[in-house]
Amino acid sequence: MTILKDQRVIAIEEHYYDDNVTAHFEGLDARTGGFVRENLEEVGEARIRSMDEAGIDVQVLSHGAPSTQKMDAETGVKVATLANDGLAELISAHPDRFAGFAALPTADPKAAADELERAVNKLGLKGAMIHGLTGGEHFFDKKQFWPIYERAQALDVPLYIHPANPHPAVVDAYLKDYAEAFPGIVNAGWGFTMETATAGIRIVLSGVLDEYPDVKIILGHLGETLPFLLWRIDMAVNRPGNDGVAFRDAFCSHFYITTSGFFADPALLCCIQEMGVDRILFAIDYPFVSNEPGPAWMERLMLNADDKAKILHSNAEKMLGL
Ligand code: GRE
Ligand code: ZN
Repeated sequence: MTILKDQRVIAIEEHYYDDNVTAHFEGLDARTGGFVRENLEEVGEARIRSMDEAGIDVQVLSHGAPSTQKMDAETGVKVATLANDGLAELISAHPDRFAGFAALPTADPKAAADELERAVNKLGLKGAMIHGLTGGEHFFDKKQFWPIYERAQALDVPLYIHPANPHPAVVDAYLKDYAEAFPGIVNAGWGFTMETATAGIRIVLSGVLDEYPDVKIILGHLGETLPFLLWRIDMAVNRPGNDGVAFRDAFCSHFYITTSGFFADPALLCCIQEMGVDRILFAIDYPFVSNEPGPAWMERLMLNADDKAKILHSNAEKMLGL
């Protein structure tokens, strides 16, 4: 690849599975990663070979959904500690090819904040990833989770808000009729998107970003539709009868988005127009999405080389200290 040849490529939403975590997955969660399970469980030579073939230099690893979010406080603390220690060990075998985001026991927010600090300061992890609703019901903007934002700000590391299977009541009411013929509509096709976009909107409305103004939130999948909707959301929440909030400004000054699993020119152009290239980072969503198409898309994209370099590596280098 010509433009990418001398360019470092860092992909930041790249998943793996740890037995200590997946042993607790139940029902739909236990099946979701099935179609790529072998690739999720392998973090070593085969993964690196696939990265080499696609031109990817570094994967920032994170566990697959729902990670530790559905665990009770006691289990979550135990399992997240094991998982983060294990992740640090995987990275230490190939420190020039892998970095990582921590799993947090969000059912115990104070312990989660402490684990984030340990993961960053002792293990060298670069931030944390949160997968869907804690305990299957609590959105991450709720006040009980604010100590995690406070610690992330103090440590100057991002919080990556990642989808998980949506709340069963939502699936029942909105998606059940088509879930059997099109299981993808419950996850990456729409269920993931509507829940994670909701999570992003709620974070802005909650005021947590006013309280901790240097917090960095990352959304994958080109911002889970939010860049496309900013203008309209901003209008609606500032109509008479609303408290009013500078929604579009808040989103564009606190959120970062990645290209994970979404390699489409018109969607990316919308994101660039709303947010600017400094807030867009490259990701694949391996192994749910294979490695080759992402760099090939970047290679072909009609975008100047400086902006491509920001998306492909320098924004990540700056944010994650890579
Ligand atoms: C993802 O992480 O994007 C993902 C899953 C499970 C199924 C599909 C998918 O976690 O894209
Ligand atoms: Zn993902």
